[in-house]
Amino acid sequence: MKRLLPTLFLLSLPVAASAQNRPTDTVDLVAKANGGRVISTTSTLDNDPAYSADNLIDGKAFVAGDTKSRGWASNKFDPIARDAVTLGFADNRQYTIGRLVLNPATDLPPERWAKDVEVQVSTDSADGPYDTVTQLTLKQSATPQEFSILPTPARFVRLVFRSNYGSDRAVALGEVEVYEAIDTSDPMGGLIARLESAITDLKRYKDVQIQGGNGGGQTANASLEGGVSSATLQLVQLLGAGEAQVPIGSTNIVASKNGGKVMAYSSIFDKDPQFGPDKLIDGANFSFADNTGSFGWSSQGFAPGREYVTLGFAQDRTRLVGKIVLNPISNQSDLRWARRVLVQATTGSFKDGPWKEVAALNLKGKNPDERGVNQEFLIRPVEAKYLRFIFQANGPGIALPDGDPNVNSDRAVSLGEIEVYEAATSNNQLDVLIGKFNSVLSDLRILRRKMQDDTPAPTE
Ligand SMILES: [Ca+2]
Ligand SMILES: [Ca+2]
Repeated sequence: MKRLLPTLFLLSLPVAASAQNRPTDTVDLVAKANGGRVISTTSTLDNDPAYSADNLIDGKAFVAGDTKSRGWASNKFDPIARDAVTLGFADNRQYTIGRLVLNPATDLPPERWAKDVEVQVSTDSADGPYDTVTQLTLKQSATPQEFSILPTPARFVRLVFRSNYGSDRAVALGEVEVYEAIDTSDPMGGLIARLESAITDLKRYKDVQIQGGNGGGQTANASLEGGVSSATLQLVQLLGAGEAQVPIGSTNIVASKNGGKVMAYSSIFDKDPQFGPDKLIDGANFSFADNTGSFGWSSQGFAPGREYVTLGFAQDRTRLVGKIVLNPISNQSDLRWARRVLVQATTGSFKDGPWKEVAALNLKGKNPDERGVNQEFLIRPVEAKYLRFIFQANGPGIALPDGDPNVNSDRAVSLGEIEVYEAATSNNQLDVLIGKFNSVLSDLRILRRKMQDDTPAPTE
């Protein structure tokens, strides 16, 4: 049942996306900083400059305890002879407007904050005639409140205050922003609309990823002693077949040069630092031909399920893991090389978990030449803050008459290198992608403005 919800949410995407496919620019046309002006206002509270209508376009929201911009307030509240503020754009230009943002917050009692506001526009003169475009209802909440309107040509915008939240003394407003509508019938506007819609979809997809729970799942009770369930073996064979379900990142996120680190381990062979667990993530392997190189990690003694190494990523971040690469080559007899490794993940503590079983990785090959290579395992993407590698078998798998087939040497288990890669649907990478798209969108908007400035505006 849990799994159904994200699917249903995804199905509803196209409808939701198309309903809001009306892009606007990001330059606030009435901001004083952009040449916006207050043309006139019907009254100001006690004629006090602290409540001047200029406060509406100074780019500062009122913050409690701060007197820098108190907002504007009228000197009366009269629902018949209504108060109004008229705004104009830089160079007396005309724009097609598509969005308004109003913030009612002022330092006056919230009963005075504006509630119903009529938006009127004129393309002729500041004195009108004015056409009513829409009526907005503000919440009694100290936040910027956004209103999309049908694209409307305007040279002057007049806000007419119809009601407040219950005061007969004044009507008050903190800040006004007005944005240009982007004409989607021209090629540039159409491109902006498509990109904006794609980014919206990406953000929704990201939300689904978070809610849908790549992070959920069951806590496996596989202990260090435990064997591998048949389900796990089946999973490995299925996912080890080499068919990637999702794109895989190209950065080895567990490499020490990328901030990867050893969180815990069971033992070190003869307490020799050359066999330390840090050798699993040093990006180097041992070479028997030259008898040089990094030894790899080796345990002191081996019994299935007792030896382990726990790894983490830079800044202890949770990552969506999609691929693991193991290289068994180490400066040990190949009787000791790891043959089966159980991988567990946790988003909790590297000491206490809770641990979730990810996969059991079976290293291939009977002879050292076959085995001493990078072996890749694609896994079902799993969120992990820490990965624990539990060693379950070593050697080439020689079955001795009275021996445990998992144990070809009880002296040690060893491994040369571990690499971990992210599935590309990780939120981290999604954020990067969304950031890139947003930067393209922003460049497109700038380009569009530039193109409009270079051509004489047809409306002027
Ligand atoms: Ca302000
Ligand atoms: Ca190594």
